[in-house]
Amino acid sequence: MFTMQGAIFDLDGVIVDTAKYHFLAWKRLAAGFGFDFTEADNERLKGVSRMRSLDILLEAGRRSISETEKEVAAAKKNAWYLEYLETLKQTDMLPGALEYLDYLKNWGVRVALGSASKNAAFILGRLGIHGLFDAVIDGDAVSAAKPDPEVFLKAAAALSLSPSVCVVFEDSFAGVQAAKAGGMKVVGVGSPELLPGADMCVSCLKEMLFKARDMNHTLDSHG
Ligand code: B16
Ligand code: MG
Repeated sequence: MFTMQGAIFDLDGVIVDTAKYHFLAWKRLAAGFGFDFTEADNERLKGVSRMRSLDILLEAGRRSISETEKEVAAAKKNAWYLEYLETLKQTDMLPGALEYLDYLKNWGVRVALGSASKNAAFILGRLGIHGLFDAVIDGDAVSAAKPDPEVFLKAAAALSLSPSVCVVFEDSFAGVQAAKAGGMKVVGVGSPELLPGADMCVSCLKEMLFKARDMNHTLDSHG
């Protein structure tokens, strides 16, 4: 029977909804370039690295700029994003996230963060939950972006666990693919239609508090 020994959490979309702040900052950048950036466009940026996000945004606006201009634009966007995050606090965590992290700690499950964000440490600090993680692997710690499994493999290694006893909690399709490529079980956070390949899906971590007892069994039947 499968028993989860390590839980690896994505940040944006699983622990906290920072996507809305990313959106505001990207929209502001696009406006500066003279085009509109919609919420539908923003969906394509979830789980994607900052520089790849910029490429997608420029593609959507049919703009082409030099590498140096890209560095400047990405830095500008990040400064605005950090400005929006100044008001972020623990009560902004997604439903059940704090309670589920606490629950896992009480059950002795090792907990790691596996996020594409280079602002992960800052965000955990704002939320006051750094202490709940045994390891934090973020955008600064990896060279290959999801769907490459590097971020999750490093998280499992940092927990001193084999990937096969770890469960990844992820809201992006690229993240689901990364977890599977790393040989881990994956719980999709969001709609199953958008997260094919996930071993099971929940709408938010609050659901995990109710499913916790059945989870090992459900994941077991997924081989
Ligand atoms: P940053 P996650 C990702 O976080 C976001 O989903 C994605 O929209 C963002 O572009 C990426 O982090 C990089 O973020 O600009 O803060 O380095 O979902 O992997 O936790
Ligand atoms: Mg995410």
